[in-house]
Amino acid sequence: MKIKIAAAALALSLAFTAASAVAQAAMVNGEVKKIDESAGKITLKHGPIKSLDMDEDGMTMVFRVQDPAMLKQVKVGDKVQFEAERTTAGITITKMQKGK
Ligand SMILES: [Cu+2]
Repeated sequence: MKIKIAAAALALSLAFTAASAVAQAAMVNGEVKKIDESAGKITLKHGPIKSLDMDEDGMTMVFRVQDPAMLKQVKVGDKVQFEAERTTAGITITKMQKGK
C-alpha cells in the first residue's frame, strides 16, 4: 500500500515537472488575494503579463478560471504561477500551479 502511494506521488511529480518545464516561459507570478468558487473567479496580485499588455508589477485584479477545480488547489495567501488569455468572457486563467 505504501509503495503504491509513493509510486503515484512520483508519477504525479514527474508529470508536474514536465508540464512546468514546457510552460515556464509564459508563466506569470501571482499571489492569491481572494477566491470566489461559486463565481469561478480568483483575485490575484500579479507581475507583468506581456501577452495581455500589462506591464506594471503588483497589479491586483479578478480573473476567471477555465476550470473551477483550479480554485480548490490554492488558498488565499498562496504564491502561484499562471497563464492567462483574453477571451470573450474576460481574462481567463488557463493554467495555474503553486509557486515555489
Ligand atoms: Cu492585471
